[in-house]
Amino acid sequence: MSFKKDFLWGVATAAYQIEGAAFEDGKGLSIWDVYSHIPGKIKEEHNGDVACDHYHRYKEDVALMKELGTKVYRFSVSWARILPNGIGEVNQKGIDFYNNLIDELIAAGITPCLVLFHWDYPYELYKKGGWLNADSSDWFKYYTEVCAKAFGDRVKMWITFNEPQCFLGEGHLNGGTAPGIKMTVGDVVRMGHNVMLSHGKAVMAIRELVENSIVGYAPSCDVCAPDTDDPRDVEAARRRYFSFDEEWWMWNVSLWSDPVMLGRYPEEDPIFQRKLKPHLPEGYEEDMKIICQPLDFYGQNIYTASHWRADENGEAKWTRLPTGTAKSTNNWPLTPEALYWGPKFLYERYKTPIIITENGMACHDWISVDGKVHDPNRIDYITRYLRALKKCAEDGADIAGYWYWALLDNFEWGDGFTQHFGLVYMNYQTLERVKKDSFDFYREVMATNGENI
Ligand code: GCO
Repeated sequence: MSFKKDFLWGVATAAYQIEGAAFEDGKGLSIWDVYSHIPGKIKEEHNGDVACDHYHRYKEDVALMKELGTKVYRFSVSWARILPNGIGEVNQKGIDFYNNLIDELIAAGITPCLVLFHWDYPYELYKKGGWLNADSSDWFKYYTEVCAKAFGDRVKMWITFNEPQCFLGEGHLNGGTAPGIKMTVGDVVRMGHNVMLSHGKAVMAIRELVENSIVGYAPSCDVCAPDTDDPRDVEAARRRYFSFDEEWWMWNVSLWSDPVMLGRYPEEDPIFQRKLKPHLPEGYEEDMKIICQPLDFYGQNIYTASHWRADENGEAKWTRLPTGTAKSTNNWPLTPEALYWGPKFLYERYKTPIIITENGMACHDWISVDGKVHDPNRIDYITRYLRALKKCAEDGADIAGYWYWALLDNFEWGDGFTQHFGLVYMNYQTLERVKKDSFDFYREVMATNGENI
């Protein structure tokens, strides 16, 4: 069986990570424009002011995608480029940029998938309290409507949010990424609720304004995989995947997906009951009617798995990965089983077609003396992860697509430009793009619908 006939192969990027033109053509500031200029926050004091200069070079990038033969291109819109104050007046030049990009994609035969929010929150709204403000979901609804009206005649595929656990957990709880603040658990729980309300309102707006829309969501989480095939270990890993951890409660599947997909918080979880529930706004259950909108696909960004076994009581017990497990340059373990157990467990729980909205590897890439970029590790990574995903589909999960992160090397948040995830190498001095060996390999994967792996 392997991959479906209409499998959605794709590549992904995000606005702040590639666009540059941070202060051009009427764009407002985002929290990343501000944060990345605070000394000491980003490795080697990098920032996204220019990044890949995609804003000026999008035609070259679309031409690369056409050569790659990708079906789908996942990109995000910079909210502050379109609405410099986050709400109110629209910046026509921002709209023009995305219109041009979308037209170029469609002319190249590529389906655009528009992500409304990939972390670059408008600074003006942040100053008004951001996601904590009771109006925040209406601000997001307004922004969605502006996008839906401007692009909805040509863009049918939409994603509301990318990884809420990261921009709230890292950005607002641990303070490790923009805006770089540490708020209380209660504040972050209320923000999370507002983010999910924003999701629901955005889906409703897209359904109303975009004919034949295809709408999804893209959270992320380290997959809990069983360390052996023993059914007790499988059950322990499954339970662990959907339950809360005292310390890492933000990096959780069910907190972010049960309300959106099932219309309820994971009320039975003791950590949820004790730590989070008391902070939810009164009458939060009523909001579920808005939060839980039928989705066409359930996206997950999946990169890694941790391993679990059942102890004598059947409780999940963490198991160390084998000594010598290969790692990417950002220290993520090579754990292809993530693309077997992750989508399998997610499909069982949410029963909605799954798209792997991000997966990829950061490697030691550079231009070799022969002028080429050789990246055998990435080719091996993609092969192994796709084999696992193929097996997952063969075993019954409805897997609708796979999107490689990323098309281009880009600004990797706190790591600046030190991590290379792309199929295309970026020379940040000249802004020249150089196709890596994995570019040709992935083209072949997509052209054969994965038969070559
Ligand atoms: C994230 C984002 C991407 C990253 C990618 C590699 O997960 O952090 O969605 O913007 O660049 O995942 O870390």
